[in-house]
Amino acid sequence: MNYQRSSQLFAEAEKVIPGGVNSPVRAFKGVGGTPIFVKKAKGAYLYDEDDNRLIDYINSWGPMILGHAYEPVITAITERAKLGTSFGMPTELETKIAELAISMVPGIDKIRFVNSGTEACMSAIRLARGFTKKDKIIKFAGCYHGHSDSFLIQAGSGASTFGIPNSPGVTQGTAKDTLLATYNDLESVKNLFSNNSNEIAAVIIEPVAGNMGCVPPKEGFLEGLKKLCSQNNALLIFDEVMTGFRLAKGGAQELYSIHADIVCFGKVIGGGLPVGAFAARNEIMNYLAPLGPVYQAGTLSGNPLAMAAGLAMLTSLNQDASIFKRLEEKTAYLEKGMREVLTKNNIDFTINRIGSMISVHFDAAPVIDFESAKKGDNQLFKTFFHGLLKEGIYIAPSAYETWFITDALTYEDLDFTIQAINKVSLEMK
Ligand code: KE4
Repeated sequence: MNYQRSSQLFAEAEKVIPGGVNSPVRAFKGVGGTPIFVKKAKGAYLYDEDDNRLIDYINSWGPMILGHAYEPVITAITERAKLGTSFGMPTELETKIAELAISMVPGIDKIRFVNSGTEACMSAIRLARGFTKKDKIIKFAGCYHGHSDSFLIQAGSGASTFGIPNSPGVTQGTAKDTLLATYNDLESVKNLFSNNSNEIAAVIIEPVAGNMGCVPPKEGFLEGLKKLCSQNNALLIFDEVMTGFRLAKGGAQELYSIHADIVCFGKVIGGGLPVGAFAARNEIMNYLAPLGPVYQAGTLSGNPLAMAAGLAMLTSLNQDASIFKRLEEKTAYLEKGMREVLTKNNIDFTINRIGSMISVHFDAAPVIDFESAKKGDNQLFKTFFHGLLKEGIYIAPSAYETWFITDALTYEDLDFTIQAINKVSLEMK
């Protein structure tokens, strides 16, 4: 594979954009080498600036669940653009996508749209603090909720790739109100509640973690969290930016039959355009301005193009329940094939999977939290990443990410991928 043009473009980008990228995890710091510049994409395939075709297992970090340039979304955007792109005034479209999202997701009465997952989670925390009149929050080491100050404390995703436990610029005043618990460890949460009694506004969690690789919740963990929150008058916030509209029509709340107090969305809900959202029952959402005292706003919130893209995406997911069955079957097929070839080639590995979220960790021990996720052999991961890239397969350029399967993948693509993993893992010993 030749990446000459990408390398040239990266050199130009570095002169005018910090690190040559607009989001750090794209910079390949976790795997070395220079990032791939994409020219276009369709279905399950990326076409880069050197005209290489890559099978895409990241899909823009989740949004492209039905494949790139998905016709209904493209049509919705192009038709809507002709009517104007932004008004800063309400449109019927916002009500339509709000009604649809509320009908798909259990336990929510109202939803507020914003422009990113970060904004959704940041606003959810402010709402929880305003509603409970308490300041502290609990997050989990290895979970990533975007880059707002309260969350950059032992965050996952890019923050882990860079080994930045607490990003500079986050004040002690902010950090002191963020308490850290261990994923899948209810005791660690209980201790925080007893040591900070009646000071904790909310617990925020990725119900299936995707930012330390994929780490599913242990049996009873989410239920235990919900119980601890209600016992301590704290709100449970599910960050479903990754899992929302991916693990099921109703996301993790449907999959695990657990209703959080506030749910955050991103990625899929925007169909590839900048959309985030947060939702809850009326009692909580009515605390938001202009109804209530908790302020939150945005010039491009509910942008008509983004709403048109999101509405087309959610409509497709809502109309065809077999999509989630196909995603489950395709990802299970990939998992089975990966297990077979990595075992045959005597590689120490763990694969975690829930639905169409899957990740491989190069360590035989179970990966149940951030500490165990960090034990993976990163050198081996780099070899794996670049070996697959040479074979025309693009996975996350970091061991602290999950893969996102798209329904556009065919079984031929999956077989090709499994064969490539076989070939690459033979060279990894
Ligand atoms: P954004 O602000 O990037 O739209 O969403 C932040 C966010 C919130 N919650 C969860 C569970 C997330 O996974 C994310 C963002 N995910 C990363 C990938 N792990 C985005 C990729 C990037 O940072 O470029």
